[in-house]
Amino acid sequence: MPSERAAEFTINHVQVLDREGNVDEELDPDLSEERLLELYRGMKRARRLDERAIALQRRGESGTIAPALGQEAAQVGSAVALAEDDWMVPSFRENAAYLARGTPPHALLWYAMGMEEGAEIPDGQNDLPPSIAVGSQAIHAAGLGWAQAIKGEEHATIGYFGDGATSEGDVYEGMNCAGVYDAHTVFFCQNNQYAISVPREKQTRAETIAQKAIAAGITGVQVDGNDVLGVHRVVEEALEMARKGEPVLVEAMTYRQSMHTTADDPSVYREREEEEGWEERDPIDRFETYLEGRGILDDETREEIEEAIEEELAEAVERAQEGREEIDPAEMFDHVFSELPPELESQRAAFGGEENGE
Ligand SMILES: Cc1ncc(C[n+]2csc(CCOP(=O)(O)OP(=O)(O)O)c2C)c(N)n1
Repeated sequence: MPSERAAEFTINHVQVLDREGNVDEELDPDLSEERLLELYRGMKRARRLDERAIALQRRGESGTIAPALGQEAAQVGSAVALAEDDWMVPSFRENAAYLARGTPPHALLWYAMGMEEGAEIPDGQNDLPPSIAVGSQAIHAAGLGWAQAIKGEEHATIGYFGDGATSEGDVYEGMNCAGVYDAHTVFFCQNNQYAISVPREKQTRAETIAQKAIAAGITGVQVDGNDVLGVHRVVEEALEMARKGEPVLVEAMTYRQSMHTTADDPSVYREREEEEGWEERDPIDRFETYLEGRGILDDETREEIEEAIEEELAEAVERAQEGREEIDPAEMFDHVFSELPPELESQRAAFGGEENGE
């Protein structure tokens, strides 16, 4: 069989901040102190919101939560790299990214409490509401990015999804479409190692998820997803390319430290030892060490930040709880069908709402 090289590719792995909090001087994105503290605050806020939201769910005050614990660097590092006019297409685990984009924490709690108002995006914030359908984010992001290309805009769109989603046709179709039509799209895969109980090695035989970009003819890059500086740098560069019609797939290597959702028990399918290994690579601890080393963070500043977060969260919880009294959750039945199908009609009635939307 005559053979010659038909194609060749490499996938780069980027890390700026290592596990011990040392920075690679050559790759350092040289962010301002203000931006560094924004990243730190963003990650701390998100983690505390997760902890509070899980506690509320455990008390029976909220529905299912999908925590982003351990994925704060991936989400905050990427969301903060977006310009205001860029678009964000989140999945169901993007509370940290939403917070960084400006969604108030009480709205995220409302969403978990089952209130439609929680999915309302603040005016001027170019984010879509969460889509639960796994992989759908890639096609929505490709569509938005394609529209930006057609309109000749200098903006880009980021679409978030997990490692499991990359086994769905939608993700490949989205990337392929984006490649063909020069869409302004960054596909951002948080490889948190699990799709509920299915581990990454049972998801694909490919060595990296980033290389799934190759078949679509777009750039693929892997980054340490627990390294907030690395994620910020890689996504900023990917957005620059996307704005010129060169879509990128970013694979952020991270770990879901907590449960898939509050309806899941990870101890059934993974070992504590593995979890501990990843806790040592915690994104917040590593960044804290780095900031302390540079004299940007000391005990006083940290306490100030933590106090402000606690205050904000206490208000958010109160507002969310008050909202539950004012908002009628049965309204969820009102705005999808002009005439409710019988099974939804009976659900509405069982929920305590009026029949026929009256
Ligand atoms: C199309 C579709 N199939 C199945 C589900 C049920 N489901 C919800 S989350 C999930 C796993 C997703 O894993 P991954 O994409 O790795 O994201 P992660 O939850 O780890 O963030 C599945 C199968 C769904 N929501 N949508």
